[in-house]
Amino acid sequence: MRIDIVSIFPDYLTPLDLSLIGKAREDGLLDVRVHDLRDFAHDRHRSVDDTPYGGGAGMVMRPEPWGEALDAVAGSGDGVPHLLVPGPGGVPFSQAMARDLAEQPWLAFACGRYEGIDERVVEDSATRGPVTVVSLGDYVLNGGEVAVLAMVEAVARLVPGVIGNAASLIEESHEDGLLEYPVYTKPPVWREREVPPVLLSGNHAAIASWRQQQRLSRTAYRRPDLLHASATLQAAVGEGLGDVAGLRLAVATPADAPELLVLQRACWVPEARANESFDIPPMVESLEELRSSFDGWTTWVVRTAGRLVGSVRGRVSPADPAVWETGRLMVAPDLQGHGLGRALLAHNEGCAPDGCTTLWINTGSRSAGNIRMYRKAGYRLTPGPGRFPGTVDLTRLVVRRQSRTPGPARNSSSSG
Ligand code: 6GU
Repeated sequence: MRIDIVSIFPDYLTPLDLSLIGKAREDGLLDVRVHDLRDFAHDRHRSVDDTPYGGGAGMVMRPEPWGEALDAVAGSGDGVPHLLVPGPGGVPFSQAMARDLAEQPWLAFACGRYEGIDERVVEDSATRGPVTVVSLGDYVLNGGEVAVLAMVEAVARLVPGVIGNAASLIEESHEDGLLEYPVYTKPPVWREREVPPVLLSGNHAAIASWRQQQRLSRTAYRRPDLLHASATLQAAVGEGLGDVAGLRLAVATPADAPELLVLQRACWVPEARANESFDIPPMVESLEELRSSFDGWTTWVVRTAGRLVGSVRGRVSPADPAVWETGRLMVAPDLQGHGLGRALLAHNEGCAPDGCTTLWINTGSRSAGNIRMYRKAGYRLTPGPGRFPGTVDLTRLVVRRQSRTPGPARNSSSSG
């Protein structure tokens, strides 16, 4: 594979001489060529940037040096390279994209700096061959160089021959959409911490099953967005919602907050009346407060035909890492009574990480319907007042299913 990189800081790319990538270059598997953009700037100061048309902060990279540099790269081989332009406004880079790029014979990277490259450079290059603007994630780097190091490493290690042990490519985070299981080595006890006994058992089936379980619970806890939750929920919902088209479950984003606030207000009116107080957080909290709750909690929203019709949220208790809390379980008034609430509760219970042994939920002390539903789901009332004034707490133990091939996304059995 050939890789060309154009940058005003060629030295930034020197790590590509090292380690597996450096070895692959020596072995002739990778042909990496780094070019200095300033070699294509011909004015007295070899300038590569200028002020933005329309005003605004910072500088923009001039099109002329970029055009010349990319022409020179594209003209120096057979065919055309796939041009990748790193930038925070690009399509998200992923393992799937790395796999795709690893099959292409020639990649070129254009490392922008400052506020970016004159837009016409991308348009012009796109008349010659494929161009993809690509981002590593939702944060801002000073330039594309560090992103290119990451992308070249992710792609190059998938090129046949670059990594000796091909098996290590298969059993990996993101290769099949789940995170990797935790790993341990000697000694068996370190700072009073034992290696999980199953790994010392010699029972390979039990080890494989334990590892898969770890992958699922880790993914549910750290990256719930990776789980295909809608299938799970559909399976869990009873007959009554059979004709509610395409219920889709997803982790809430800030863009969901306004609708969620409206649904929450509607759903808590009966609670407020039953408990004779409208002065409760779901009724009074602001949009901003609701939005900032997405930080500490994983909030799930269900939509049908675009309409937000249900939600639930979960977190590890800040006071006790063995407790998984469920909160703000709600279903639109016209869709209640069909099992959607139970399914959301079960879904959230299933997101409890391995370290959690107790499930906790809280409701108004006079919310008879809620209390009945939670009891049916296996919860027991904690005697005495709940965490908040006028509420009761309910808890149940986590029951972990011991299955060899766990179904999608679940790691605790529950009644819903
Ligand atoms: Cl690929 N480039 C830059 N400059 N900033 C980024 C990025 C890329 N990905 C996230 N932030």
